[in-house]
Amino acid sequence: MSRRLAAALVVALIPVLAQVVTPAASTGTSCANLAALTIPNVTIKSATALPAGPFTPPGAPIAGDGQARGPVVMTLPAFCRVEGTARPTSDSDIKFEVWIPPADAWNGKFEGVGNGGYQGSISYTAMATALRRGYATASTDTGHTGDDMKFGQGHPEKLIDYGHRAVHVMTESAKLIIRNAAGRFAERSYFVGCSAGGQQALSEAQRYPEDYDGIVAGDPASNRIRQTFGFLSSWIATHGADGKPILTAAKLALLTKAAVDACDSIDGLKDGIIDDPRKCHVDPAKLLCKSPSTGAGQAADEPTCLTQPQVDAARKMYEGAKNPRTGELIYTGWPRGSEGFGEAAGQSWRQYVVDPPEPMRVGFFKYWLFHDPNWDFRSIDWERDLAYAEQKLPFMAAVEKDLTPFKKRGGKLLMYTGWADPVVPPQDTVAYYDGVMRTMGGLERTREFYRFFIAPGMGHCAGGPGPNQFDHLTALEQWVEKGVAPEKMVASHSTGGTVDRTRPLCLYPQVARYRGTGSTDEAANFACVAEPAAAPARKTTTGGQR
Ligand SMILES: [Ca+2]
Repeated sequence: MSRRLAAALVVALIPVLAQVVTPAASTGTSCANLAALTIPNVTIKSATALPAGPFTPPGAPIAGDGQARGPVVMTLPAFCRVEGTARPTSDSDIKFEVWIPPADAWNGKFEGVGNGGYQGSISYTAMATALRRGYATASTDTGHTGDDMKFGQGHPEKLIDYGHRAVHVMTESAKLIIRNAAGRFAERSYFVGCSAGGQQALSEAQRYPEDYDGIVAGDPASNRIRQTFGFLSSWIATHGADGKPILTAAKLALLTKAAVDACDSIDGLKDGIIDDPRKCHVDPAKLLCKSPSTGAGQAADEPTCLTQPQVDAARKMYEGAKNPRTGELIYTGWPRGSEGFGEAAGQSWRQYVVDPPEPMRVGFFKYWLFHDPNWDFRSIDWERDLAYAEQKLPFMAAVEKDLTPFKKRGGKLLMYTGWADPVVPPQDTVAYYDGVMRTMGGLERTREFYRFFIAPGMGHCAGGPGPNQFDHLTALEQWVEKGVAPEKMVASHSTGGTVDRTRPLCLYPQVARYRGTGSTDEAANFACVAEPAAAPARKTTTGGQR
């Protein structure tokens, strides 16, 4: 027998022998024993097998809007809970958890979940959703605690952790922990995130293409540097020199009503939803309070109309942040229909623009960029400071348009956003996708691995007058595992827990159009069609177009 043949036999036998002599390789390590794992730069704090039943996440959970909520008791199936800390640098302190279902409940897959806002907290709610679907799952606090941006002051490595490294380190650690628990690697890995989680999703596809087979990026706050400039510009536009807000909640609702009244019918269907706000140009001056016919002078501020400063503020919100010298757009404005469509602050411009006593994320400039806690935001130099920020903090943004490595490794990316998002302007997400399209060789070549869906009338990640609930992960699973690329997703809208409308979300740039018969609240009566982007709207039905 030749040595080569003998060697081949030995190689062929290794898997068999391995299976025989080390049963742990196929059955996995008990949960408690995972605490003894030695992954470089990772400390496992605890590994505990929890029975099915109530689970109270530690700390005050922070919702996707960055607001702390009271403790939430969850009811979960049995799982192995692993708490770890990763320190890829001496300044790092990245906490993460990995939850692993028992072998008989595991779907064989891994789902990393994203964060919201600038929050440093583990996304327990998203982990629970993944676990209930049979996934092993992981989340990280991104390397700091809380939503306060002071954590980055004098900690440049913590900024990089937050910017992108924490999710990657969490992902690599989770994969190894799951492998040790189950005796094998997960068959597939997915990442699901919205808002900051959408930024993390795009960042993973751009920076760490090997991490995930499939990625869901929702309402991605990926253009984070320019978004911060956008928040600053919009705050200045909507507040007086005294710092008081010019627009109130009632006036925001008035603006949305005026926009819907003027633009609902542009798509040919009066259903209370602006189908595409890019075609809606209603001028807030239409709402200007009229001077009393008897006297001269300033018109009074009435609940049903806008004062001139309110008109000006709204116009600037739509226009976006511009370089005052060149007129160049720094960051897109917010769409008509996003002004105020619900009671919650997050369902309007209030939470990120109008309500804060100072510009949202002003700490970005004070603590991260200028290292000057007393920095006066009105001293901003829109040109030089933007250039400086993009040079100094590139790791904060996820705007790379060349996704060749992710496409080559077979990755699939599903992105969505809402046309009424009052937090991350959807026009910026559209601009990113269009940019990727140009870079990656056109629409068809991009769609091979990256598909985009826009929900008319959907707010930030959820809610809004339009259908806003849909199962993006199932669509992505079908794509990754069966090769069935999503052409559309059916979204639903609920009132008081009852579904009252369904509608297809169409593959961008297609749009949903009523077939002409049947209920306009049923998805089956709509078709996804391609329309020229600049198609003129029906002029007969709207009064508010320019
Ligand atoms: Ca409509």
